[in-house]
Amino acid sequence: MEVDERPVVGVIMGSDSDLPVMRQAVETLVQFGVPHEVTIASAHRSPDRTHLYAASAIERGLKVIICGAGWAAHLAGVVAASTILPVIGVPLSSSPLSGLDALLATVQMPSGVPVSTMAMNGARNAAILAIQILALSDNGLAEKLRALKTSLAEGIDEKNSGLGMLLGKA
Ligand code: RP5
Repeated sequence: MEVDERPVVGVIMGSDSDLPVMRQAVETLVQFGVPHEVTIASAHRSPDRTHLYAASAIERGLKVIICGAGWAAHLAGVVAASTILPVIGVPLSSSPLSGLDALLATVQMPSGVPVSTMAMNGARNAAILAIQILALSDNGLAEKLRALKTSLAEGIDEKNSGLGMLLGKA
């Protein structure tokens, strides 16, 4: 059986300086075995490239787009303006305002053009949300997400086991 390795998730960031955070999205997609592509495109510095990327995303096979940007972060909104694919925005804390500017620019979209906005630097959650969207029609991914939930709960069980020690009641 041939495996389709065409990217289904696009990860865009405004600059290579965003990579230390956005790498977490890429690593999560790798962990779940989701074919993806990674691109640098800036809403302000390369508007044509950004528009072309978004406008051609569906015909290239993408299903979800993740956008990470800092400062006046219009990347996710501009991408959402040019595609009907779901767009997930990751505001990055790279500016002197510690990302508050990016958060507001990403989350405060006008009616009709939604961007699903993650927490500041929430690149891993962006990938998990993208996988959840894909899992609506992919049982293999749904199974992996259930395993993630189980491991999260086990992590809390472990923390409870260690609580007595932390409280000095060994
Ligand atoms: C934004 O400007 C990028 O997303 C980045 O967070 C910020 C600064 O970019 P550089 O000056 O580091 O290239 O477009």
